[in-house]
Amino acid sequence: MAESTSNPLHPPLPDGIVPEEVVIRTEKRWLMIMLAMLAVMLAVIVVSAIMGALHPASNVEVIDPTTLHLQGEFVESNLGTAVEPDGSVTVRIIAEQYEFVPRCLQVPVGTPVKFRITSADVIHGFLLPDTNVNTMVVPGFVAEVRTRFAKVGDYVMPCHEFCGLGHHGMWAHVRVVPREQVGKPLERVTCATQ
Ligand SMILES: [Cu+2]
Repeated sequence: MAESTSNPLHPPLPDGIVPEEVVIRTEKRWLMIMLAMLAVMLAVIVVSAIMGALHPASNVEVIDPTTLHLQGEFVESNLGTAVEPDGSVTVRIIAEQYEFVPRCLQVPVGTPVKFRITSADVIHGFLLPDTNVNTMVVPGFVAEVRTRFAKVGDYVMPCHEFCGLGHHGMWAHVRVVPREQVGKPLERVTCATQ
């Protein structure tokens, strides 16, 4: 075929050399495929964030990690689940090497729950599988996540940010219980069993 269309200005290419127009056409096709992949991946991120109600922190709240146990919102007596006067629930937690304090939390089903969590030492992660609760816990800052549990049950709560040699053992439990088990407004709640 090369002989039948031979042109002195365009001699046939040696074996193994791809003509320039074929290279350009192929590159354009791969460019389109790559752009389509990027668009799909971006769409997956946006759609899953919307469907999962994930959202970045709406505010920046600082706290002194060296005095958590001495004063303020995160003193030991103030940790755990607290029922607010409006019936919603606030859960305060400290993450530290290598445990969440308190280790077991009880929250009511079908009620707005606000987790407020901070770290006493290094960066930890707070994650409740199959919910929109997923945040980093950075020393010096208060992470706040709001959610509502649709059904009763137990959630295991792993630290999901590597925080040191004991990281793999840093687990806690969130126990979602019927509304009436959580108590009256301003009453503090603890797990019956750890
Ligand atoms: Cu950890």
